Amino acid sequence: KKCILIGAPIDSGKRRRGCLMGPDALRTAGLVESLSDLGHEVTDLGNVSPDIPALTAPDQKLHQWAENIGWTRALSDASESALKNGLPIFMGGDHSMASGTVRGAALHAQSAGRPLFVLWLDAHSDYHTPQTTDSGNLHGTPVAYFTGRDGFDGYPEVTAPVPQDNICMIGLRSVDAMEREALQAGQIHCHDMRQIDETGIAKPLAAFLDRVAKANGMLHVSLDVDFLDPDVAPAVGTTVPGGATVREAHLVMEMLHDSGLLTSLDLVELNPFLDDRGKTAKLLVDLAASALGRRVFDRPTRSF
Ligand code: DIR
Ligand code: MN
Ligand code: MN
Ligand code: MN
Repeated sequence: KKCILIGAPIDSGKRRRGCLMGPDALRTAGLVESLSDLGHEVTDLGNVSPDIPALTAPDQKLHQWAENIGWTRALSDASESALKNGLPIFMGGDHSMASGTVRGAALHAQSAGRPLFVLWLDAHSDYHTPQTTDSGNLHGTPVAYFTGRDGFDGYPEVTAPVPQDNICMIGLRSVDAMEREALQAGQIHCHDMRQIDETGIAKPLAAFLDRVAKANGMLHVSLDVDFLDPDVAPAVGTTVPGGATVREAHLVMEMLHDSGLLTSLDLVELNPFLDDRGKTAKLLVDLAASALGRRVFDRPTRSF
């Protein structure tokens, strides 16, 4: 595979600072080397740097509105163009970056005549609109944006919204009341940690991958550090106890690899300022390696 690494040092999606160091921490932890060792052709395009428009937020509570719009446009362009040449891996940066990376992936999929699917691995559903958010932190809104919900005037128009039915969320354990209401009224496939406890993580994932394969879909995966349990991944500003284990996360990545369906990947919310001797950065690098084919033994081919 041609892996295209793109740094997205966006730190404007929330108040707590540090995600701007994420791309360099992933580089330092050996992302390029780990993927090259698997036989992939790896290019690091360096960091995206956005133009920030002169705009004021529609509501005072919305933190760094103009910055987020600038990043959304820049990352959407980077995503759409990288997908023409290979498999982009976006090194975040907080989760507001997915507004751009997924918008770009959706535009690419539209011109390729294929549907886009999104796997959202996160403790949070990030389904607020700028109207429903209490925190005003825009990293809590990307899924609402790329599914085409209202309230993002000033953002790049979403001409290729991702259908709700094409989205699968796994790892949920912190969903605000307004998000829950909207999710329960909609078609996004939501799998909370209770369901993972009850059925294991492979079952809902295999069902989703099966649908992606049958539709000949493209698949964008957005991995938020807080999908993982804080004991194994402390380097994130919004830890929530009771997250995925190291093995659950690797299994997801290994199944993604075996499915052959992955077309783009976000590694988001890594805050190296909060890390413990680089352990979270290293875990993310190892997870990316699993998604790109690192394994102990081959498995008999299974159909997804
Ligand atoms: C909360 C936390 N739902 C908010 N969100 C996220 O601020 O809207 N934390 N995404 O990582
Ligand atoms: Mn998130
Ligand atoms: Mn999260
Ligand atoms: Mn489902």
